[in-house]
Amino acid sequence: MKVEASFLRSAASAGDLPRDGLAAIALVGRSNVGKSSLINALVRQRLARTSGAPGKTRLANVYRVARGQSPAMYVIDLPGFGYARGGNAGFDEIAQAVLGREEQDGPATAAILLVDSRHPGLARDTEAWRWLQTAVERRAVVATKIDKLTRGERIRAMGQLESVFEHPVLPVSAVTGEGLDELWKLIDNLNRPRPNSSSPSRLRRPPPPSRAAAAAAATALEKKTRPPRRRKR
Ligand SMILES: Nc1nc2c(ncn2[C@@H]2O[C@H](COP(=O)(O)OP(=O)(O)O)[C@@H](O)[C@H]2O)c(=O)[nH]1
Ligand SMILES: [Mg+2]
Repeated sequence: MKVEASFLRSAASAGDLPRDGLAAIALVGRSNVGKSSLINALVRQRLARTSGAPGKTRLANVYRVARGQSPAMYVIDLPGFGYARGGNAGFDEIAQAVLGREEQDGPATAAILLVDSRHPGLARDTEAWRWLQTAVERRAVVATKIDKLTRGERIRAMGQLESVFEHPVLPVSAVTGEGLDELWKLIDNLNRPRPNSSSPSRLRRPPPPSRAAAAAAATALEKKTRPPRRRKR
């Protein structure tokens, strides 16, 4: 299927984010987990800069992506978390701006948490997931670099990941292309309007936590308060 993708801009703050109503998906993960490589693999171009020297940029790189007949959307490469000074589980202001996108600027941003399949259950990853559970309604977990595991390691790692996150985890490789078709499907699902939002009173999705609320939730997390009770699906 044909993919058209282009770099839109680097965003430093909420004001730099696009406001034309298109869906947006943010890739969230530690530096070096493979965010940029995965974007390049998805769009089959070298659009996003990859590097072995993590953590320098504090900007969110915004790409406009259209695949086949699907409507165009934004894919947002967030700065790796865990490097920001202070609270918010290492989430920058820009990450909070992207994930708490205001309603009038388009559908709420969905988030894909990327975790390294070789390191299941890192505290920073589980903290990030908890943060996402408070901040974004539509979210998923993807395990990167699955090509680096043997068959046995892989079975073990995937089991650990799904038990730690209590959520399905999709294994992918930017190198072999494994899991990319499934990842496109997952993205389509995240972007699809929710069935329960069809009644007129629910056409407007419930407002996402304001940036202030998201920041407060993240601060609460930092203080090691218990996470909110998981919602049953
Ligand atoms: N073997 C393997 N290496 C990967 C994969 N994805 C990324 N890498 C490598 O991991 C390093 C960090 O990748 P990058 O995409 O820059 O990570 P980012 O900091 O999250 O954007 C680079 O050296 C990549 O070549 C993958 O699926 N398989
Ligand atoms: Mg990167």
